[in-house]
Amino acid sequence: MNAPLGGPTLAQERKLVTSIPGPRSQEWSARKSHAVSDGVSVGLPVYTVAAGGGVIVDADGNSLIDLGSGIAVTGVGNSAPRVVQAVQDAVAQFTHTCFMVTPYDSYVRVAEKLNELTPGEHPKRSALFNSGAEAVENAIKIARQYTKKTAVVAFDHAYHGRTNLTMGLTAKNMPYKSGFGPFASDIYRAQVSYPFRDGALSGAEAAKIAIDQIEKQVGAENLAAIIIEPILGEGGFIVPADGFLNALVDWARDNNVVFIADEVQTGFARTGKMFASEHYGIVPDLITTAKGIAGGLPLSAVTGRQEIMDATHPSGLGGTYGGNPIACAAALATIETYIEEKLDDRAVEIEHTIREHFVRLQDTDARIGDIRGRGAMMAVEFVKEDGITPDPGLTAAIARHSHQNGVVVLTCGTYGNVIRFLPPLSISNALLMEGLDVVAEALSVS
Ligand code: PLZ
Repeated sequence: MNAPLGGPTLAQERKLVTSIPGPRSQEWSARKSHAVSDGVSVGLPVYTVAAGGGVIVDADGNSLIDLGSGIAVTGVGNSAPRVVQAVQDAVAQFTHTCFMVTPYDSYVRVAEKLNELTPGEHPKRSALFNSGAEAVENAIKIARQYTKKTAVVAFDHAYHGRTNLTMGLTAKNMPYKSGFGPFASDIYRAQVSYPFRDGALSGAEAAKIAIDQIEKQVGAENLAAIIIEPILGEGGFIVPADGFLNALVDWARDNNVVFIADEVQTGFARTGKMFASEHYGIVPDLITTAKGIAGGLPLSAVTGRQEIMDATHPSGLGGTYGGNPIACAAALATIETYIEEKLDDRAVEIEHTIREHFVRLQDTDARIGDIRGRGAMMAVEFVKEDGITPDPGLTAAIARHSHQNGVVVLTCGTYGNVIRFLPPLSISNALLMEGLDVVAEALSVS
């Protein structure tokens, strides 16, 4: 079979021509097990040959509905036309010089765009890197230089990456941390606002608990930064109660502590606004971005207040590939696509479709404990009959059934009992609803 080209013109359909995974994918899985480290696991072992709009086509010719966007990356869709064009143009000009050796304008343009689009009217600066974890690491480095303090506070259910410093910030042991220590020192954890599981504390009440922990266990005089995801992603799409983040931002400002919003997963129109911080009206000191920034090419950034971003000595920040020219060209085209195609509005429509679908099911199915999220970052938390005990077994069964029936869904959550929906914003409503119907059927037979 010749692989079809990807992008939005790919047939937008769910079509299964073999069982999942099909024979060709199974052949590749066998080769993978002989070639790739067992530490690198696969959620759904169908081998991709093309993708676009709202589908992923595999090596056996199956066309699956994509409700995961490669973990919130392809917001503009796979092989989005502007991105393909920009990448082709850029790759034919030059592939790399290293911005620290001889620079190029696309890096500067991405920085200008980020400075313009992130919340707040103050002067800003940006620095570009390769991965979300690398952006987070650099945000912490920058905050330490600026404050001349060292401690960092992260939260329960947080996810910030898999490098040594970011593993220390990430909350969940398995699979991210177990056996990989020792971790970096001077990292502390505070309680987050988790309305479904904290007795629906108000944002102000939850913030009071967290701030009390921070003051008693760390001390503002030692604390360089607080880092938090405005919606906690891998930890379960937890949406903190209104006022929680605002209180933390206020406290940080009053105590010379840098407030870092990790928008790696929530960024770029995903939640119905360009950045999730906007939903709360907060202005973070630093914002980390990655994933949705460049239509699938590896790029990340730290953007923030000029005086903080400029506190580092010359040559203190960098890296061989940070802000690679192909990735920067892709980012400019990607950001233009979000804006031109009003994909933030599309994310809001997707939220309504997903929410209505599960609210209807929840009427007759008490296993749906909580429906939450914003925009095209929605999730359902599954529980046992008592309405609160996590049900990871049911969650895995729903994911499995969905996969076997041609719908790519992802799970998440500290307790592994959350199905998350992160469709590309380029998905059609018909395909989205068909995908949700398959998930509903999975629930009914599980
Ligand atoms: N910060 C908020 O969501 C990456 C991780 C998948 P990298 N989330 C997906 C996995 O199992 O590895 C993420 C995130 C937030 C940081 C990161 C890290 O981004 O690009 O994966 O390094």
